[in-house]
Amino acid sequence: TFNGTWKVDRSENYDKFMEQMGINIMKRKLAEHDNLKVTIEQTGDKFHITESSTFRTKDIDFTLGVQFDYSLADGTEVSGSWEMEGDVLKGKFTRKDNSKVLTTTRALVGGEFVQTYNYEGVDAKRIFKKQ
Ligand code: MYR
Repeated sequence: TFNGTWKVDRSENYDKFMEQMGINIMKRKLAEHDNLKVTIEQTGDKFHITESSTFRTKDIDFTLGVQFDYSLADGTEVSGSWEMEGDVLKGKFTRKDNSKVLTTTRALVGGEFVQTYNYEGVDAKRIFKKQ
C-alpha cells in the first residue's frame, strides 16, 4: 500500500529533468531543496494526496483512469490520469501549453516510495522514505 506520509530523501537526474521542462536555474535550485512530502490515502480506486513543500501545500483528489487537471509547482498546467498496473501507478499527463507528454510512475521499492519522471527523453527519479 502507498498509504502514509512520504518525505523526499534523494533525487536522481531531477535537475536535468526540470531543465528539459524549461524551468529556469533559480527555480531549479529552490526545487532541489523543496522538502517535498506527500501523504497518500487510497480507498479502492480513489486517491487523496496532500502535497507539501517549500513551494506550497496542495490537496489532490483523483480516481484511477479518470482524467483531471493539475498544476505543477512551477505553475505549468497539465491534464491526465493515473492507472494501476500490477503494483505500479502509471501516470500520463499532457502539458496544456505545448501538448507535450510527461509520464510518471510511483512504486514501492524495498520499503521506499519511488517516483519516476520522464519528459522529452529525460528520466529522473525521486526517492521517498516513510515518515
Ligand atoms: C499527483 O498525483 O500528485 C498529482 C498529479 C501528478 C502529475 C505529474 C507530476 C509530475 C511532477 C513533476 C514536477 C516537475 C517540476 C516542474
